[in-house]
Amino acid sequence: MSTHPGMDEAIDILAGARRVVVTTGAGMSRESGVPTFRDAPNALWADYNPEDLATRAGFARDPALVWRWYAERRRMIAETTPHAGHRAIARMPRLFDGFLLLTQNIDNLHTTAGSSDVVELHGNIFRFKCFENGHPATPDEGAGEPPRCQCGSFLRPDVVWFGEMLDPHHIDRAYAALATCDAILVVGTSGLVYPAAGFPAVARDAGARVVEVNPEPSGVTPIADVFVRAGARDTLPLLVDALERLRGGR
Ligand code: BV8
Repeated sequence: MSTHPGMDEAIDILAGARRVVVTTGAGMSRESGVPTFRDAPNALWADYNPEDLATRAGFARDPALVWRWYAERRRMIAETTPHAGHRAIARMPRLFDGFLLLTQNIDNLHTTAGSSDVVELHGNIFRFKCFENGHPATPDEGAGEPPRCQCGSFLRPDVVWFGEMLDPHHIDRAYAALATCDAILVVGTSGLVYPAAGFPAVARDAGARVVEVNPEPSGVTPIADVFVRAGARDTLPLLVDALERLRGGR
């Protein structure tokens, strides 16, 4: 019998699954020290309105402010390291015939933890691109705020802002996996930002079981088969350890 209510059922569902999707949000990184978007007191959006910063219009209106906001977040994230929950997810692919990790997070922590195929739905704060033309670019040290691209435009973070389309290749991969998975594990998301917020329902409507790990109820909880009311760092290793035991350490 596990410590957390729902944990045994979560293990049963994932142990019986051949194809699994894991989707993670900001709560996945909170125990690494990366603030989430909504959780007080140090929520990222406590002092700012996301529409003012995480949009093309916000950047066009005040490029220096938006550049500085991302530079501050990049410096803070660079100080963090993945926790045992990130490392547990990195152990999951070999336990299943099909596995896909979809993250809303831009902090690179899943990759650092050893996950080799991460669908970064909302991009990556450590990558940059041209604001006008979208080609990848790297800022010169000590360049302005924001730096200029060779083509004369500004550089911007390579993240998906509100009102921007996600990478169609990521969308195609996500929906193909959601249509065929037996279970989706949803970790650390309030389930409010689309299209990622809709993924659990898409999987469920295609016949998958839904397992959620979150210390608080979210927009996903009403459709979850199992809601493990706990944090990612301590729960995911227990889940993966149990699955490895059941799989004979496969
Ligand atoms: C799109 C990158 C098509 C940047 C992000 C009007 C106009 C335009 C668009 C829209 C519109 N109305 C709706 C939309 C669609 C919009 C949307 O969904 N808006 C919401 C606000 C309603 N979506 C988009 O615009 C997307 N693009 O739809 O394109 C289109 C185009 C034009 C017009 C219409 C449609 C693009 C969305 C991507 C935005 N970019 N990030 C950056 O980071 O700066 S979003 C950003 O916020 C994150 O990536 C993430 O997705 C979201 C935050 O959500 P969470 O990750 O869930 O984090 P949150 O803080 O909310 O929750 C944390 C959770 O963790 C909580 O549940 C907490 O309990 C839990 N937790 C806490 N501790 C732990 C824990 N869990 C586990 N363990 C713990 N220890």
